Amino acid sequence: MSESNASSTILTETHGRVGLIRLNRPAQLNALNDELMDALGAALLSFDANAEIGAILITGSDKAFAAGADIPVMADWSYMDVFQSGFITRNWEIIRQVRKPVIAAVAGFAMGGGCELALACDIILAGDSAKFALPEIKLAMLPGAGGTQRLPRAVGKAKAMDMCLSARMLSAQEADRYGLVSRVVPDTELQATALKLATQIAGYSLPALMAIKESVNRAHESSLSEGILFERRALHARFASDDAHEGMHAFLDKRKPVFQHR
Ligand code: CO8
Repeated sequence: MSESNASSTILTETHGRVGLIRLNRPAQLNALNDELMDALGAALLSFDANAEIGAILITGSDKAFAAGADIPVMADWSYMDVFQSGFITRNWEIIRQVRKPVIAAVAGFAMGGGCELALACDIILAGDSAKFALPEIKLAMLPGAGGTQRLPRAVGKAKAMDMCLSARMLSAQEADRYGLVSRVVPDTELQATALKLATQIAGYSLPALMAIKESVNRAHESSLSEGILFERRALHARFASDDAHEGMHAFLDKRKPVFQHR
């Protein structure tokens, strides 16, 4: 394991081919201010560019993944402030540029922007204490970091409207039933399970992972026939990959594949 920047709003570590990012504003339940989102964006881009990293894990503390955007900072902003600075767009959306798999490991509160950050990840692993809500309506705001768009895609319109309009909080079990999260595990096993999952994924061929991520994301952004065409082209491109031939030959030879991530 290697570690860096221990006094920052985020902590980063590497565990083999896994890049781990821990949100680190415990006194504010990891409320997401500009400094944190700038650091998160930089860490995501750095792990994405690092050939030694195959998957990225984002996590928080036992009490909170993140309790949302930093409310005191936003309280007196004007329209011009947020429009001219590109609030949200400028740094929150960096995660959309990441081509490697990103896993969120969520314990405690994932509220507002914290829930939206988890929704922007590819896989959400929840500890049984995880609580998901989009409570922006209580502030007379709206879930403006992708929540009104990603939540209905994840759980359907009826559940999404209920959560966005009433600020209803979901338990981990409810979030699992509704399809908001990928898996629920006991809190005590969350970090180990998340690292094991990330390590498993990071051991596969990186270009194959990237092609799968791109193809699954396409499902939300195109018609079925366009999506199928995109997927078919991605599949055909696998035949230009050394790793795909290695994977198939290793199966035939009854041995473990050795991927070169090419
Ligand atoms: N921002 C800043 N500080 C926060 C935030 C936050 N979002 N959430 C909690 N904190 C701080 C508290 O102020 C408190 O600080 P202090 O000890 O100095 O008073 C500390 O964290 C601990 O919080 P609590 O004492 O409230 O802890 P509880 O366990 O009693 O309650 C809750 C935990 C339920 C999570 C509660 O803190 C809460 O409701 N927080 C606000 C949640 C929220 O409304 N989130 C949405 C924010 S808006 C947003 O994310 C929108 C993003 C997208 C677009 C932007 C449009 C607004």
